[in-house]
Amino acid sequence: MTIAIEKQYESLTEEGAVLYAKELNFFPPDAELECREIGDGNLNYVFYIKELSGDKSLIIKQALPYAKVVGESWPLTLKRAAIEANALKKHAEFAAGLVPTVYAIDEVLAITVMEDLSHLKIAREGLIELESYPNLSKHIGKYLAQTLFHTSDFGLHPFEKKKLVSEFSNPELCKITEDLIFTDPFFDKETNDFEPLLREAVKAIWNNGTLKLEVAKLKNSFMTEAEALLHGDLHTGSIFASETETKVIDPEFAFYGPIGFDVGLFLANLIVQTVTRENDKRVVILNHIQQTWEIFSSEFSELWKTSSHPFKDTEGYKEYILDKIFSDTLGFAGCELIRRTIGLAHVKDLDSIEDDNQRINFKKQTLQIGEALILKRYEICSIDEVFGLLERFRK
Ligand code: SR1
Ligand code: MG
Repeated sequence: MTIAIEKQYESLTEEGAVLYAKELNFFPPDAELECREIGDGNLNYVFYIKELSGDKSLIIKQALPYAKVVGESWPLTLKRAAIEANALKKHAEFAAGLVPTVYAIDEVLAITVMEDLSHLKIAREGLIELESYPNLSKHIGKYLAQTLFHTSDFGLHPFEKKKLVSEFSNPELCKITEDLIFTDPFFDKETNDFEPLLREAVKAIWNNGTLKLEVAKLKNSFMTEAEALLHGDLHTGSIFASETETKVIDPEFAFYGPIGFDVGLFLANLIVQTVTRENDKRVVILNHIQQTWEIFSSEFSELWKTSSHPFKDTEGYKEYILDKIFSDTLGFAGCELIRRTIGLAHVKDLDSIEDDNQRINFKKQTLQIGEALILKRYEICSIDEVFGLLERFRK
């Protein structure tokens, strides 16, 4: 009689991660390995494993069956590990060098084994410490254009594209975004988290029917417009950087959605930096904002020439698509700014400011900028006009 033993999910310990790494045959059989759990995100374990006498290292990332940020009371699908690994591999086809290499996927244990990027720093941390990343916007603009164009109907045959739409169906993670970015911050919900000194500003948002109507439209776009395979959570905490390198990590929220969502999230997180920095340190961030859009739109336009889309040469069509992406970008950036200020998941850029007056003042600004970007997204036609808006709310 043969008894089939099915492998079952269990969460790894540091010791377990070492045993797992040894089984991969990535290290020499007799190598002594050190291991540290270094995950500081909201959802997963991240184990860093390195030979004690040697240079080889890797990362074992494991999804937990719940959201770490809240605890076991918030169950979360393990399928997100495979979504993330497959998104990294798909995006690497078009943006090689800008994402970590995936070495192995284990769907039962919800594990992705990947390139160690610990020589780099999370961009959010580096930006808060005023580190310089001269290539950040050039690389992210390119990453956005390449991944979004090549997975869209402009870069793919409709059959291939629809196959990917179904492969990257990610309902549970999308629901988190639908709730935390588009719904909860605009209503009096328990998940929201803000200081009492912001209550009046927050109540004004909850009572602003015009704003809520525009947010409802943006949420509808997010839920219905399967334009391209998005990263789905492209904030500066999802980017590793150095002076020369940039790597986009963590696409567990990947799904087919509106292109402007990825662009907007990245720009919103840069906008937070324009609020918190002193004048002479802001210029570099304004340049990153300008350059991200410039590189994205010019590279997208170049790729457009290669498209087999039947309307690609129809006058005005490319411009219509880029204008749509631009106004979506502004609207989604506005929602991200508001939720990072008063929703469940905050950003260290704002929360680490110790002086209460200054922190509240900055948070009022991110709320005002967010609201204006949402409401004026069709009137604003250029990044210079976005800069004008940023100046208007600067105190
Ligand atoms: C429960 S997850 C909260 C947030 O963390 C992720 O990085 C996403 O941004 C999500 O909205
Ligand atoms: Mg993440």
